[in-house]
Amino acid sequence: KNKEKEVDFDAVVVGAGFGGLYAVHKLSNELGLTVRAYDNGSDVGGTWYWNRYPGALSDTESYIYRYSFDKDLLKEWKWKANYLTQPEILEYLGHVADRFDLRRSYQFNTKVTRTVFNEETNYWEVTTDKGETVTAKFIVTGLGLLSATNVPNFKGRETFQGEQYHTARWPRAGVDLKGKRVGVIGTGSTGVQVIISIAPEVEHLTVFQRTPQYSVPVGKHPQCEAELAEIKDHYDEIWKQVKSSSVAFGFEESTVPAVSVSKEEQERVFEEAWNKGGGFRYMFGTFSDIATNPEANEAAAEFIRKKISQIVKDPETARKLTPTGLYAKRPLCDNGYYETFNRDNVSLVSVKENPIIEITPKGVRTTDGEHELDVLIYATGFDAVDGNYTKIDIRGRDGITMREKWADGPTGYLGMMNTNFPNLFMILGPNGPFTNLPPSIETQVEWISDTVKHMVENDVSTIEPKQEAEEEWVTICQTISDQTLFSKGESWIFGANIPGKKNSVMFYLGGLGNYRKALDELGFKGFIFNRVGASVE
Ligand code: FAD
Ligand code: NA7
Repeated sequence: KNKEKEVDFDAVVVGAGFGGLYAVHKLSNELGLTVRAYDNGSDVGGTWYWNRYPGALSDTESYIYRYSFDKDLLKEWKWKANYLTQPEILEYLGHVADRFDLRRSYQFNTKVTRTVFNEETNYWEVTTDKGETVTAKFIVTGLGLLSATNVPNFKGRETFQGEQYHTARWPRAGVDLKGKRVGVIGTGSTGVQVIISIAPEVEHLTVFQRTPQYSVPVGKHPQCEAELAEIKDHYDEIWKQVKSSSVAFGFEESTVPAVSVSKEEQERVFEEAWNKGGGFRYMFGTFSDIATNPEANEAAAEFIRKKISQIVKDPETARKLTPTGLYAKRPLCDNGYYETFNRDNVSLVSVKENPIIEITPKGVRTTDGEHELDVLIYATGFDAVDGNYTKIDIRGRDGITMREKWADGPTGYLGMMNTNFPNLFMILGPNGPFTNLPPSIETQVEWISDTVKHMVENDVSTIEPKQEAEEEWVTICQTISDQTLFSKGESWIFGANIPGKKNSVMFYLGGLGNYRKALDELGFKGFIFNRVGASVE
């Protein structure tokens, strides 16, 4: 019996965000493979389908928060300002889906629950929550880096009689907050955006802050036709620079250490970046050592602290808002965050000083009393990187499960593959680049589709990384991470935000340019290929 004929699809793709959509385009439209794709949302968009909370905005600038692969698309698509709102990104991804006819491959409202590698056939068996199982030679997962929501298990959460929402599960119809008493738990990138956006319309806003944040202005401004034309004329150079840079945010990373210049020069450079806007620009475009040298880090942090003291009028609120630790998380930027606390209808509760005891039917009880609320918003982030993977029962060779393999923290060779899990390609899997993400997503999807093409053309049945290659890559990620201060700052980047999650190195912090170089230089060296009945290294 010819097993080849039994397979349902050449490839299954999971996810309809930037990653999954591009994977479907490459595999289906370019390679001509049969593809079945799934997303548990009812349409495309991924992050931008789910995160409909008020104020949701990209913190990558508009001109590079998009695909680079299609020149006509780059030329035709327009935007209003130098940052994109959630509806604008959703519209863009919807357009991409239409333009390349991607929806035809998708089954929406469908969650993949189990995938098992069959060693007899070399096919993946993919099972969904609709009870269907299909087989495929390849599986490409674009499950999202920041997608599995984290809702802290506060006592009494289910007793709350008002409305409660996680920001990444915001109702499509919106929520009427006018005249309501609203609480926001969490002051990460999301919390900051939602706080600024809703403060003017709610009756009262109570912000529950655990760790104070360093944030700089985003610098949002309209972009006129002439500016767009200028950008569009230079896209070739722009993408070349972005893809060879480190954080891929469109500016040149500084090569000047802060510790090599005078205090006055530091201030001048920080002030300039503050006025220009952008969190990554402030952290990486000002000086070269902010993420690595404690002294430089403190200079950047101190500049922000001074700004907080100048902006926030009430000294007690300013004190609570002022961070004291390292400036070593994904750098925030905002549209008037600290200013919002000067409003009469906004109050700040430090839950470090006054911890949340429980959620009550009426609101949130902290050690200093009960805060009565009509709506409670969880801006408490995500179980990042592996959160959606561990929800799926993924079984590779010898019945090994991904959950077991990742028990001490998730790993991935080049951020895309795992030993014992042949032909399973992850987009933004563990140990991938930490950057403005669309160019990293494109880099990985292109590598994946080139690899699949190579396999199809050469009759290769399976590919998987050698154990030692995978270990070496993880060591490289660890070594680079040890050189940065990020490993000492507690955040989702290392899994520190999820109670009980093992702290581990989940990213390659060497930058996109170096990552692309590594992909080129390594080629297929670290992989084992199998043809039917034979192993070829
Ligand atoms: P996602 O867009 O997250 O898509 C994954 C999809 O897979 C989701 O729809 C999910 O529901 C689906 N899925 C997961 N598991 C399953 C399953 N088992 N079965 C079926 N479907 C499944 N990045 C930047 O570079 N710049 C920014 O400015 C920026 N801003 C952000 C703002 C917010 C509020 C958030 C949350 C993230 C932001 N990010 C930003 C990161 C953003 O997630 C990425 O830029 C990008 O959108 C990720 O695309 P993706 O396709 O990899 O994943
Ligand atoms: P983040 O950055 O993980 O922020 C989550 C926030 O929620 C942060 O302030 C947390 O405080 C707070 N949090 C989490 N759990 C609790 C509990 N149990 N009690 C009180 N406060 C809590 O998520 P975001 O959605 O803002 O941003 C994630 C990324 O998405 C961001 O980098 C962008 O790329 C988009 P903590 O700081 O942990 O003390």
